[in-house]
This record gives sequence, structure tokens and C-alpha cells, in this order.
Amino acid sequence: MKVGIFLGSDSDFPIVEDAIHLMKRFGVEFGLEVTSAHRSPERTKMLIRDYEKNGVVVFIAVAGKAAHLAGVVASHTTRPVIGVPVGGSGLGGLDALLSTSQMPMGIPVACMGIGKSGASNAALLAIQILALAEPALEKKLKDYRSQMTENVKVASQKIQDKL
Ligand code: RP5
Repeated sequence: MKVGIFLGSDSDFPIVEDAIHLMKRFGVEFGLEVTSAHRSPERTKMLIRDYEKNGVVVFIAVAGKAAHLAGVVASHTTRPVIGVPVGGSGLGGLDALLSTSQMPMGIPVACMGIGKSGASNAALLAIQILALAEPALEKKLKDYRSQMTENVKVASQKIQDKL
């Protein structure tokens, strides 16, 4: 297993569905767990140990509100941790964004944007980290970007055709 995805609640699952499609599309082995920094702290710690033993390279931690899951995961591992703030709180996710991004010096978390696009970028960043040691993944990333470039051209042409 290469990537460990931890969700602070089962209610966070819709946020990561696109990210999971990306992992599958790139053929990256991942594990996913619901575990909370405050409701199941011991389980979180135990899962980090298990995932490390299973060879995980990168963790992705997804949480909302006073989101400390990414920081807690980062405190228990020296492997890279990518945090995804979840929106939907009364503060629109700004609370989770600040909680995830404003880690004090010493225990870094790579913070993505709020919600689904942040989760997809977390998957892509994790894949980019893995690609440092896997040329086949790097090739897939380049192909993925070429496809995006092509999609932009097609979208532009469609709009021009309406003018
Ligand atoms: C956080 O609180 C979770 O990550 C979730 O985003 C939010 C709400 O959790 P639930 O009340 O839906 O379980 O811990």
C-alpha cells in the first residue's frame, strides 16, 4: 500500500470520491479509514503504525471544522502528510483550512484547498511524490496533463463555434 487516506468522519467520504477515482486511474494502491483525531485518538495512532508497517509512503488526512487530523497524523509519522480541509461548516471550511494550514514550525502538513478539488489535488500530489521513484507513474502524470491541455483546446473551440 502506497497512500493512506484517513477521513475524520464517514460524512467526509463524498469529498474523496473523485480522488479515489484518480488513485485507481493511476493504479496506485491505497487504503482508506475513517478515524478521528478526537473521537478515536488511539485508533488513529494504531492505524498510522499499521500503515507504516505496510509501506505507506504518503498520508492524506481529510477533516472539517476544528480540523486537527492532519496535524495529529503528522505528529506520529515522518512520512509526508497532505491535509484536505472539508467545507460545509458554518464557516464554509475556513475553520478547517486555517486549522490544517497553520501548523506550528516543526511538524509540517501540506495543505490543499477546501473540498473535492483539494482532495483530488491531494491525490495528484501524492502520486507526484510516488513518481519520484516510479518512472511509469511520471509518464502517466505527463499523459494526464497532456489530456488536460487537449481538453482546454476543445473547450475553447466549442465556445468559438457558438460565437
Ligand atoms: C470532523 O467534523 C469531520 O472530519 C467532519 O468533517 C466534521 C463533522 O463530522 P460529523 O459530525 O459529520 O461526524 O471531525
